[in-house]
Amino acid sequence: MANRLFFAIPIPRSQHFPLLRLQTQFEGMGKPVRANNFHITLAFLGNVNASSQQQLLTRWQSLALPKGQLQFNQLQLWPKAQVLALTANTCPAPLYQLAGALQRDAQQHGLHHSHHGFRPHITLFRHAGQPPPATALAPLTVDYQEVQLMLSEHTPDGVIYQPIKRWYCHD
Ligand code: 3AM
Repeated sequence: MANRLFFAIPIPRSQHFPLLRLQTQFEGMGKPVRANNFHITLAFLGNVNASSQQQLLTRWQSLALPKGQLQFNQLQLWPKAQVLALTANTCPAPLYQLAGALQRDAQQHGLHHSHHGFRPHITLFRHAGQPPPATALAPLTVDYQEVQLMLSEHTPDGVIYQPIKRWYCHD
């Protein structure tokens, strides 16, 4: 049995409201991601078997990241993935470095090979096909406080994400 895993920053419930408002504003652009699933992917690992998962957790036992903020200011369509995402064009260096290290580690250990570097984004809609209207967005600041190793599971009710491990950011 393999688990579909990815490292991500979950978006705390206290920061859902502006994202839900954007989903309402751009209603009809795709299938809205449910609020419980809002996240920022750092590294997608694909299907990972039990022993690789154990080794992964051992390697990243002391994962560390200072608390920080991202400013999201653009809505972008990624046509290949059919995703409409809120994107940030700057990123705190420690977060950028961590995401790169997680992606390289995955590649070096035979897990998913990422073709893109880290692009901080929050997917708001899936199955999206049209570019968003060129509306200026008010910048949205997201404070991040933890990193999770997430398990992605398909259920009859849709995809659900469950944290397998959480690392709290330090001051
Ligand atoms: O769509 P986002 O980025 O919000 O990043 C993808 C997704 O979140 C990534 O894993 C997250 C949870 O599903 N992901 C999923 N399938 C992928 C794939 N085949 C993938 N990344 C790369 N290739």
